[in-house]
Amino acid sequence: QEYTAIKSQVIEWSPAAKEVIEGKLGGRKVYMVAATLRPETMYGQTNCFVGPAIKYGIFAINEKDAYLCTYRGARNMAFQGVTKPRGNIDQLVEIDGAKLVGTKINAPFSINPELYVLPMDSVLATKGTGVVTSVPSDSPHDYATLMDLRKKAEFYKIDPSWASIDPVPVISTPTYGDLTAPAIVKQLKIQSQKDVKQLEEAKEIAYKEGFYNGTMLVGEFKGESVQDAKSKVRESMIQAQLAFAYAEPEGHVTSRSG
Ligand code: ZZB
Repeated sequence: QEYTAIKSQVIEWSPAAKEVIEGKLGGRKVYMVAATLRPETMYGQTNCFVGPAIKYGIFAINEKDAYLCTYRGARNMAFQGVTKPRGNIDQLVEIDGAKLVGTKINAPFSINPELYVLPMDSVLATKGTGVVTSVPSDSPHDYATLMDLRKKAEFYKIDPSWASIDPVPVISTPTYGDLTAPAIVKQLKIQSQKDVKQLEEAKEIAYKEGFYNGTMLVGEFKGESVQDAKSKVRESMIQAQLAFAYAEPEGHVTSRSG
């Protein structure tokens, strides 16, 4: 799988995270790194998700920068030449996902640039970087999770204001309009992020509809089809050093061997 890794700089740590990282970063800026298959949706980010039970690390990239992701994600990046020398892994901090909740970040290309880190039950430690950028307009999982968090803020131990940004229309599709994921979630009568099976189906529909029939509503490639805009947005983010290519070696091997 060829993902785009999106870098969002931390602008304010949650109190719990601040305690853990205190004095350990050597003055480095920290970026949360999320793996996405849909760079063209980055205009519509409303949050960043972590798995509350997942362990994350902060890894030195050079003297000035550090990346926050799972160890597994950092190892993949290291072997893809993100660190120098290639393969080098320099972990500065280990931190529980739960402690990252409430951290404020600056998300590149997003119409709402200042976003909060929130918990999501379905984040897999074994996929991507373990950091997921939330685009509820076009991702059914993200929309269902955002609705859960709003309904049960106390249960999820979040401040309601952290989940207050509404889905942003970024892509229009003929069948579902300007907010494809909410429309599909409604159509399939999905109640929460726990409706795992229906959400997988919703995701398939949203991917196909967005890719084959979607038109950009915002950004540099407004008016163009998603098929055309996808790689252009990606290139533009990589050029601006806000993103880089990130591949999943295991998945690649599996799909090649059948
Ligand atoms: C932003 C985004 C916007 C995404 C969208 C999807 C959609 P796939 O297809 O199963 O390979 N993701 C990335 N890492 C993880 C993880 N560790 N655990 C759970 N989810 C993860 O899934 C790739 C997508 O799953 C990624 O692309 C990311 O969410 C999420 F509008 O990034 B995406 C219809 C989907 N729309």
